[in-house]
Amino acid sequence: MNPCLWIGVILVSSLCIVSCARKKNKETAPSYGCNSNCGCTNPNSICGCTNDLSNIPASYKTAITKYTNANTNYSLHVCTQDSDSDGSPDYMVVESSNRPEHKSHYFETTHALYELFDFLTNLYKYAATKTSAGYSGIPGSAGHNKIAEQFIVMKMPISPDNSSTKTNTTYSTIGLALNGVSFFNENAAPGDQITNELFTFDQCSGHPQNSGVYHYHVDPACLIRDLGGSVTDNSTTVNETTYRWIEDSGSNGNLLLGFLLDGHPVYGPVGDNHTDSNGNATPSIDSYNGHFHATTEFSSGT
Ligand SMILES: [Ca+2]
Ligand SMILES: [Zn+2]
Ligand SMILES: [Zn+2]
Repeated sequence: MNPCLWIGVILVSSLCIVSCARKKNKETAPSYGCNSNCGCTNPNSICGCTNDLSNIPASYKTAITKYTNANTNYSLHVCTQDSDSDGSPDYMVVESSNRPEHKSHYFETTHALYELFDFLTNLYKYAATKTSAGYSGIPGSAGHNKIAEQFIVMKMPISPDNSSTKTNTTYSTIGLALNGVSFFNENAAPGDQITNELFTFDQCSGHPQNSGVYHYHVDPACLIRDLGGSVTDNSTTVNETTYRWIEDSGSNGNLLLGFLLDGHPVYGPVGDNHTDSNGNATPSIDSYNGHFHATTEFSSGT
């Protein structure tokens, strides 16, 4: 398990997160879909409650369309924005309430997708990190944080490209997975170590921060499973208790997981070199953990 997966280089991009008031009644009896999302009626919404992919560039359409159907419980919306009103679109926009389609210990206990998780499992799931980082704590949940509905507007440049100016990513949303959940980078906010935070991850390798923004720092095993990727079942029995977890198999290098704010797609994590969608060996990743090659969604390379 390599926690150094999401290195994003933010280029021209913009993001806004508006926390929505927690609607506990809706959380207990979720009525799934756009109409239960505060984002739809949020005055900051660009897409409203609809998808409009007509101005998404042809080369991005297959990939971006996946945002509209990957999360079977909570709708996301995709559109474009002509921010300077000159008649040509400037941004690809994804709007999300940032709630996963998979189960989590971090949903309210009354939520349909709540599932208990024994955090001691993380001692075995992240055994290599435990050893290398010398972690000696007792894993537990991330305080009282729970998954809360958000309204996230991700604006990616309509023609993403490599920038000559690189900017460090922040300790907040740096992109969105196809299910609408935030990608954070591979670091904990100052004062914390990711090698400690790792042990607060739920059964799907995510956790919420203190305003309820659920996020992934590492490969999202349950999302990978739900997208049809390959995961492995693991278990260990210690003192007559059996701990079970799933992990990314390391062979999902051609599985699209989402995008970063700069418009670069994120694929299922693999080591440095893998095979592209044409069966060719890929180049090594650069110092920003990115490389260029053909994928299923980008046949001319991305
Ligand atoms: Ca324009
Ligand atoms: Zn975190
Ligand atoms: Zn690759």
